[in-house]
Amino acid sequence: NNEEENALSVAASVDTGAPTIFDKIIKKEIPSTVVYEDDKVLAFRDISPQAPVHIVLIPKIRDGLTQLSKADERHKDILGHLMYTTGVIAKQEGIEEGYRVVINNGPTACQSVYHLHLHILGGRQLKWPPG
Ligand code: D5M
Repeated sequence: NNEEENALSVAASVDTGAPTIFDKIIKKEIPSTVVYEDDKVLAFRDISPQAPVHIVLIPKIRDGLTQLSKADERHKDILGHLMYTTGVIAKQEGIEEGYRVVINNGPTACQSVYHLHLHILGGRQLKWPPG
């Protein structure tokens, strides 16, 4: 039933601090379609796009930022850099007129990869509220 399925999906996506698939993407050990890169961040197309444009933006060094709620004082610069870079990417992708930036934090928000990441979604009329 639904309750069991929810419990299972929650159990399968907790923050263990283990390395994630994003480490392999950063090291180019597995392929991804990179759309933006600088010394601090990497952005690539989501493997399971929820909109015509769906990009995942991550810090290259996780530094304890498995999820947004783990942020502390030392992460302020990278958080600002990530937020700023969403605008650069939106412009580059031609969606600056309307797009959404999402951070799923923790199991209740369906976070599945425990390396902080921002979703940039656009290219269609988005609905509100999200599911
Ligand atoms: O989002 C994690 C996102 O990461 C999800 O939308 C799929 C995406 N993902 C997972 N693996 C890959 C690879 N290998 N390439 C590209 N995108 C990937 P969350 O907020 O944790 O649910």
